[in-house]
Amino acid sequence: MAGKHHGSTLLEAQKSKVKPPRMYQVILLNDDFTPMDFVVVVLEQFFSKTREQATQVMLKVHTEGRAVCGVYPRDIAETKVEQVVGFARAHQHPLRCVMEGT
Ligand code: TYC
Repeated sequence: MAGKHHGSTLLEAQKSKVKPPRMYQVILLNDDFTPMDFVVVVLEQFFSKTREQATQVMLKVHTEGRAVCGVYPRDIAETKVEQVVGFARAHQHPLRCVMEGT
């Protein structure tokens, strides 16, 4: 802890105990039923991807079984999963979306 003099005031600089938040991957899983176009829309709407980026990620899920859509602090990752699953169910698609700690 380094002390600094500002005029007549002695300020003790506190060593910061603030840690960066733990981060979580949001992952999309493949299935045989959800239309490719729908997955592209999900990636554009909830993960701010361009049509080209969304298509690449969708194809990676389709061929490899899963892909990372984004990495976020816990609350945001949880919200993304809820939004994606809610949107998919509203359209009667079985799309799965999960989060994993990094
Ligand atoms: N496999 C699906 C199909 O052939 C497409 C798909 C891609 C589904 C990604 C889910 O997360 C997914 N229609």
